[in-house]
Amino acid sequence: MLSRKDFLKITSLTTLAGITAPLLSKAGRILKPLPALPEDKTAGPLVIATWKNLQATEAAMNSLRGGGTALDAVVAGARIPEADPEDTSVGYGGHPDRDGFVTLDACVMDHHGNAGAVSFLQHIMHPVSVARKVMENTPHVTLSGEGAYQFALSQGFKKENLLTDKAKKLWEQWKQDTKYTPAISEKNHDTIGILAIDEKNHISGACSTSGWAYKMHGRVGDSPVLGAGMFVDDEIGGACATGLGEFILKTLGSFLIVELMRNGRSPQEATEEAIHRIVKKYPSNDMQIGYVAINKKGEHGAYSINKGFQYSLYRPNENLLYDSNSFVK
Ligand code: SD4
Repeated sequence: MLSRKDFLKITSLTTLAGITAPLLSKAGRILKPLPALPEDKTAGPLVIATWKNLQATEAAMNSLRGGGTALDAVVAGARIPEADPEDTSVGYGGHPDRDGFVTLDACVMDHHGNAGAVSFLQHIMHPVSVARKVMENTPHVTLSGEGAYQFALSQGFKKENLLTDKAKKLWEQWKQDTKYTPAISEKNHDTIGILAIDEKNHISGACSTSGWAYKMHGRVGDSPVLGAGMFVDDEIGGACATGLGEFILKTLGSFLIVELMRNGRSPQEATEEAIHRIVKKYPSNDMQIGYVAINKKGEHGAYSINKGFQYSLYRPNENLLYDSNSFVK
């Protein structure tokens, strides 16, 4: 919950946007903005992802090193947590909705501004790859529900059971404890938002999630909505989101961050401003939202409402987990 003191900070912080204090991490690392690269060098290869997704950033970097594009890289990265049964917010092993169905949202966007998305998709382990097929093989941007599922089958994806025994047991326990009330809590975050810059200095992004645990059946979050869960403009940079999607949707956070960068803000300043907009407009909400962003120079930023948000960053020679700075200290 934001204290009154925290809330009062918003106005001064917003006014002071542009002046960023050194970012200190309690859990070990000191987060410093990367120095800008000389103009004649490319910023890539570089990969950034929400949360502890070091295997994903590694898979993405391997793709880039093998000659893959930024789009190939972000898809390769997002597929890692999608297939991980221990990751309870993405793909296989994800918590189901309150009726026991695992329903998935995902999107991709490439450096040409092409985009594809799926929402409320069931039974398919890799929604990010289906989103790419929507982008490449249809005239549409988004397919949803049964239509997205039928499209996936037509593209060669297999029907799979995504509800693990572990997730099923937790859901059964939840049903006993909660009387079927949709759970919107700040626990159970792990959604992957991932951005990459390739050797040609092009940027692409992807986002994939099973959404909020025990949500209402049919609920779609921010993750498949371009401009909310993720947005890329190859002239400027990219941003992606994690956290309570309803508020990311209502403020179009990823688009906002890219537009703030277009107007001269650094990725760090832009992510902070996007969070300040949310806490200013919705101050009474006890929730977590986090953003990561990069620009064309390879500078990055990350910021969240509450403590605890982490991100994975693979710069050319090191793949490390960082603590994000947050609005509530
Ligand atoms: C959603 N933004 O569906 C997602 C949830 C999330 O880590 O990020 N969880 O609202």
